[in-house]
Order: sequence, then structure tokens, then C-alpha cells
Amino acid sequence: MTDAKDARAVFRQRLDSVAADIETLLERLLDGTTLPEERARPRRLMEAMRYVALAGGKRLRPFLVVETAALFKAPRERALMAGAALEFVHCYSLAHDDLPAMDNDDLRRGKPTAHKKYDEATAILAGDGLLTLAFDILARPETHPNPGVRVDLVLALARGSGLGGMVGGQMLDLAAEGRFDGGKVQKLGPTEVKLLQTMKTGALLRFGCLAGAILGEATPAQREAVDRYGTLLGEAFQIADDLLDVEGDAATVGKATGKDAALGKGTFVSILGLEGAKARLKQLVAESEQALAPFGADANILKMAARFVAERKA
Ligand code: GRG
Repeated sequence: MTDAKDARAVFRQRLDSVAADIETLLERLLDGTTLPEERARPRRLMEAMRYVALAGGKRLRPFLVVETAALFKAPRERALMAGAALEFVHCYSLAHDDLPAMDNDDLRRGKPTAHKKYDEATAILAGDGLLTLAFDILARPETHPNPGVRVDLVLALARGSGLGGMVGGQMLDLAAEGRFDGGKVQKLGPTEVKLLQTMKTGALLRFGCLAGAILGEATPAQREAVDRYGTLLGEAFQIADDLLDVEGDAATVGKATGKDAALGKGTFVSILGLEGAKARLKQLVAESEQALAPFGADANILKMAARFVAERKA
């Protein structure tokens, strides 16, 4: 019991340390300085981008980059750069997801959503600006001196966040809600729910782990192990999110809950039932720990991350 408590405290401290470093870096990347080839940074857009990206959040994705990169002794500053790119993509996706045309939410991270604070056009452009900036960051020599590594990172983030990744997953989700078929809600089976969630939520978390392996120039076998961990973690994260939507309270979660069931959404809970989803979550934590076996004790912090993801309350 004490061991589990200690492990949680160690994890919390490492997560907080990445969160503090990433906050400083995001601040710098979003300051008013215009870069070569940029003409100007319009103030309202800058402010909205900062509102979306500097609004707190657990910073779990940069943590995954930093801690996976540490397995391969890749420099922390480079991992933070790739983590910042990933966090910008994540923040853009939240701002766009909250828009009236998508999930139509008023609250995110306990604060008014970007379109509520500003307006829809500004929220859309802030998301666009963050997405584009992410690839700018990955392309910088500061992220890695080897251009081949940088191209690998760009490709992996594009694949994880785009058509066959997060954006594609969002499309499948909206289609399942009946947005494009005269309001007809699609009843998704287990395979379809898993595909949708793997794309919509899992792909970015998986990229976080892959990015660490890419930065560390891991061997194909090491990359495969980390990739498997990231995929399992992504599924665990989504099941925990589905459970929070059913069992969490809006004030702690920082956004509205109970929306999935109200919309008749296909989620892991609707497919597996409450107890089934909890059992699957436990199994995923065990499997993700096994995936890290080749790294021995060096991967303890990532094993704790899987447990944190499964047990999180927000
Ligand atoms: C609009 C292109 C586009 C994509 C949207 C990720 C996504 C796709 C929508 C978000 C909807 C949602 C709430 C999904 C559940 C998983 C998720 C991404 C939760 C928020 O991530 P956390 O818990 O958030 O890491 P913080 O605030 O800690 O960063």
C-alpha cells in the first residue's frame, strides 16, 4: 500500500516537472517574436492561441515523449520540443472539438471554451495556428540536428493527427452520431468502436511514445515495444475517459459529463458494460507493463503512467 502510494508520488512529481518545463517552453514558442519568413503575429490570434495552449491541462502527452526519450538517453530539451509540438496539436484538437459544429461545449479545463471566450472564427484560427506551429517546431534543428530524424517525427505526427488518425477518428465519431445521414445514429460494434477510438484519441498518445523512440534513434525492436505500449495506453486512456463520462463529476473532470450516453454514442462502456470496461482497463495496464519488459527498471515511470491513466479522475 505504502509502495503504491510512493509510486504515485514519484509519478506525480515527474509529471509535474515535465508540465512545468513544457509550460515555460510553450510560453517561449508563443511569445510575440516574429520568426524569419513570418510577417507579423496578429495580437488577437496570438492571444487566443495562448489561451488555448497555456490553459493548464495535465501535459500527459509531452510527459510520454520526455520519459520515452529518456529510455534511450535522448536529451530532454529535444524531447520537450517534440512534446511541445504534440501538445499544440492536442490543444488545437480540443479547441476545435468544442466548437458548435462539433461537440458544442462551453467548458474546457474548467474555463470557458475558446469560442466562448473569443468567437468561433478566432477559435478556428487559433486551432489552425497551433496545428501549423507544431510542424514548424518539429522541423527546427533545435528539435534534432539530424534532418532524417526530424522528417520521421513530422511523418509520424502527420499520420497520427490527420486523415488516418485523429481527424479521421473525429469524422467516424460524427458520422456515428448521425450527423451526415439524416440524423440516423449508427449502432457501432466492438471493432468499429475500437477503430474509432484508436484513431480519435489513441493515435496522439501513441505518437508521444513513438516520438521518444524516434528521437532516441531506437532499434526497430525497441521502437516496436514502445509502439505497443503507446497503443495499449491509448486504449486505456479512452476507456478511462468513457468511465469518467459515466461516473465522473463535471467539476473535477473540468468539462460536461454524461454526454456520450445522451448522444447514444458507441463507447467502450456501451460495448463492454461498466464492469466489462473496468476489467478491460485492468488487463490493458498489465499488458502495457509487459510491453515495456525489454527495458527493465528503466521503464518503471512509464509503467506508473499506465496506472495513472487508468485511475485518473480528471
Ligand atoms: C476536432 C480534429 C478534431 C479532433 C478532435 C481529441 C478529439 C478529437 C476530441 C476530444 C474529445 C475528447 C474529450 C476525447 C476524449 C479524450 C481526450 C482527448 C481527453 C482530453 O485529454 P486530456 O485528459 O486533457 O489529456 P488535458 O486537459 O489534461 O490536456
